[in-house]
Amino acid sequence: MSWTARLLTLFPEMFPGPLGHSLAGRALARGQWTLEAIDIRDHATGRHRSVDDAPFGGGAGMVMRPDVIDAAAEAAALSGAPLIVLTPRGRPLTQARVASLAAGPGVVLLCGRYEGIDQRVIEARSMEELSIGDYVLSGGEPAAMVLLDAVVRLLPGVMGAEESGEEESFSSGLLEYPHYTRPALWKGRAVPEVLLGGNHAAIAEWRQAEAERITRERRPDLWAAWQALADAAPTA
Ligand code: 6GU
Repeated sequence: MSWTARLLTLFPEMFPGPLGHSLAGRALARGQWTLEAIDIRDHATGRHRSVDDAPFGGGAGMVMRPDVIDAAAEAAALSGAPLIVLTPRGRPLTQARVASLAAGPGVVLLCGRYEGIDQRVIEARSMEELSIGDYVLSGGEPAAMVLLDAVVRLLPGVMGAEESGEEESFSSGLLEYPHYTRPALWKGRAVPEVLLGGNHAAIAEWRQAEAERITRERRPDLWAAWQALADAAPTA
């Protein structure tokens, strides 16, 4: 059985969407992972097939009904796979969580819409709530695509040896150093001299220093975490 993503969504036609292209799309075509989009509305009952209702206590928007979400979650359950709800009120998605998902059998992803999901079904099903950043999307579908793109590239055999993720941002805890290719002089801008010299130790040192500088400038949060780690286990 290949790594499986089951999506619970009101817009199943959005999938595979971008995940049908490029690296993830080629892996999907090769059978290295499986994508199943399930329409939440198929699990609605009653004459109107409603999936949402007005919030108790009043307020704007609609809330997804617990009974409908529960039935959809029951139908989608995947042995050993977590049930994750994508919502801006979730804990931040990290590369560490992405890697742990890639190491498991798959994931069930619930894409939230409207103002939210009834809290009782989130608790009853022990759902893990994840967010992809501090901004608000109109629904969880693009966030599910982001999560899956990040996971699929880590599955065995998906990335070639040349694009292997050893040196990239976040695996090391630092942002990546800048890259350069031909021409060596472009619009009056030269490539940093050290990269042209073939001194591999000097190149590695320059790249490390650039990675640290960029992280310090752009991401004081990552910089503090990296420094704390470096202090605890000095290597360089
Ligand atoms: Cl996971 N969902 C929505 N709707 N908005 C978000 C998000 C998720 N992560 C950041 N913003």
